[in-house]
Amino acid sequence: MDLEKFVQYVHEENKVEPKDVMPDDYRKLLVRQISQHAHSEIVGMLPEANWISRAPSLRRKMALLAKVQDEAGHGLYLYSATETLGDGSIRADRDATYDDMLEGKAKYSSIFNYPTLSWADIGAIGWLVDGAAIMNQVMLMGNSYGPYSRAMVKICKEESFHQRQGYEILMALCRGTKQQKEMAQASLNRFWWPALMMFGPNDDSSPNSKISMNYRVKRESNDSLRQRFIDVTVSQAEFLGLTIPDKDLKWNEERQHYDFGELPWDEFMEILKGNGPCNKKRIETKRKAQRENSWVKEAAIAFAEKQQKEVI
Ligand code: FAQ
Repeated sequence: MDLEKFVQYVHEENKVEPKDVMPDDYRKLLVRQISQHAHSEIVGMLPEANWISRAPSLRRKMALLAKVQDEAGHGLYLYSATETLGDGSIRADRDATYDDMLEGKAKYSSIFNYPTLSWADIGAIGWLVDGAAIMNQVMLMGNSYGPYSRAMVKICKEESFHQRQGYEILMALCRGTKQQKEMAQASLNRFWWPALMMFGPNDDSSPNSKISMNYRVKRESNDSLRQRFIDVTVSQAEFLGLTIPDKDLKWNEERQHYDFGELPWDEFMEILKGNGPCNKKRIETKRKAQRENSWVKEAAIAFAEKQQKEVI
């Protein structure tokens, strides 16, 4: 494999497809990132699913149910994209990557280790968490691996709907009673910093960025996306009449960007080590689901095998 030629190929904005020859570290990087992205979608269903039965109206319940189902769909596209990368050198099948997550060997987004304590949190997740996810995923639409890049196009369309449904929940609360507005502010206070940490560590502490950028998987740095997210989100908070919980947040005329305070990186590192507020609960919920529902998968496989025999 001529590495220089491969790098030139992706730098000229060509897509790499599953059967193409590719460097081992490119394959490995993609399996890591795409499978972790898939795990985030699947684990990310839990904090919101927690509120489906308690949504304040039938209309809200329908929208939330549809959103959570969309996240399952995103996980499935992403596991499928990951599977296209399996070869003799690396396992990428769904069972293997999912087991890695259940065993704590593979990560999922830090944000899903925070609890959803009130209905306003469902609004904050849509607005901030899906908002941050879109900011990152629009960049990923241009990544060099064909199946991942194409999956991102569809996922981004759906995430836009998710972001709007979240913002609309908060608009309703902010135009409601004093208590409802306080509930919205409390959610923003709890989710602001965790949402900013979704973009990953600062650029100078991001070990994967250099190779990822060179292979055109990542197209923009963690810090640059985080800055853009802050820049667009401040006016949205102002429109809601909410205050962003950062005393250092200030428009910098010279930089034409907002300055902001230091993120709670110790908290981020603890979450990555499995010690966040809900890490253990999330993993245990997924392990329990696997233990109790594996018969469904076994029955589906047995049925498919039986049908195949009948065709032959
Ligand atoms: N949480 O060297 P970098 C969503 C890890 S989807 C946990 O900078 P990289 C939809 C990182 O994996 C949200 N771990 O890494 C939704 C690496 O560890 P490793 C998920 C994190 O890959 C909404 C180490 O730190 N989106 O929300 C985090 O170049 C609502 C060093 O970091 C994606 O996965 C974190 N926040 O950049 C669903 C997008 N940040 O793997 C339900 C695809 C970093 O070496 C409800 N992924 N780490 O052991 C990416 O774009 C990248 O992987 C980054 C990290 C930007 C997340």
